[in-house]
Order: sequence, then C-alpha cells, then structure tokens
Amino acid sequence: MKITLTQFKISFVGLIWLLAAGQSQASGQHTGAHEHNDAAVGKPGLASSVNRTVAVDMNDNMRFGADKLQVRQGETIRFVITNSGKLRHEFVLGTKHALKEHYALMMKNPEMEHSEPNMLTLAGGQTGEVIWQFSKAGKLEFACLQAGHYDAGMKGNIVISKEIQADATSGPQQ
Ligand SMILES: [Cu+2]
Repeated sequence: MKITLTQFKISFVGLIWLLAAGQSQASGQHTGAHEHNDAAVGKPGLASSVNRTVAVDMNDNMRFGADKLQVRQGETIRFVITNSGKLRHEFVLGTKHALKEHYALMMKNPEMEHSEPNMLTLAGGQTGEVIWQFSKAGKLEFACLQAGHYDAGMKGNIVISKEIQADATSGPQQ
C-alpha cells in the first residue's frame, strides 16, 4: 500500500494530538490545552522581526501599568515586562475565553508552574520579555493568572486592527 505524504502528515499530526491529550490528562498539567487558540492569538515572534517595544509594568496593586494596547495585524511586539511589586505576577496573553479557563485551573492549583511562549511569570523585582506576533485582527486580553489577581482586575485589553488594505472604502479600523 502506498501512503501519500499528505496522509502521512495527517496521521502524524493526529498521533501527536493523541499523545498530547493523553499526557495532559495523565499528569494533570494544562500545557497543550490551549493549542486550539493559537491561530486566534498569533504566534511567538522572532527578535529579528520586532516592530515595536512595549513596556509593561506589573505591581502589587493588581494592575498593569497600561491596560489598553493597540497593535496592527501582523505586527511583532516585544513586551518588556517588569514586576515592580513584591508578589509573583505574570503576563499571559490570550483570548478572554482561554484566560478564564486557564485562571480557573490556577485557582484550583495555585502552585501550578506554567511556562509557554505567550506568558511570563516573574518574581518581584524581575524583568523579562515576551515577543509575540499578532496574526489575526480582533480582541485579545492579557492577564495575571496568579490566584486572586485576575479577579482583582489584573488584566488588560489588546485591540488588533486589520492590516491596512489598498481598498480605501473600508475606512479606518477601530
Ligand atoms: Cu499578579
């Protein structure tokens, strides 16, 4: 029997999915649970294609220094994130739905460690960065998912405006 390359790829991806699903269930970890959101959120950006740097401050008042961000579809942003508080805080990028789901898990298991390209957890006084490319127009949020912080209002909005088209009739995008 001949297996085409496409068939092989499909079954290979299926296998990875099965493995990932089995693993996340078995270990109680939640990594891999958000893969379906990746397309909506964007993807890890390359340092060489950064268009802009945005400073993000996190503090013990359970707020981000800036809670509204505007980016353009396709733009790669380097978030330079500083935890100027004493508590552990984190910057997690995602759809509102994904963040809420993730936060519910964090509330059940506050000590859960997590690390993915769309997030950064920092101890007090630390600085780090997340480079992200926003590939789809729409709305996203960022939030601190440490237990209690999201509920206290430690979140912000990102509006991703559509890529400017040559078509002048579409008007300004909000
Ligand atoms: Cu926090």
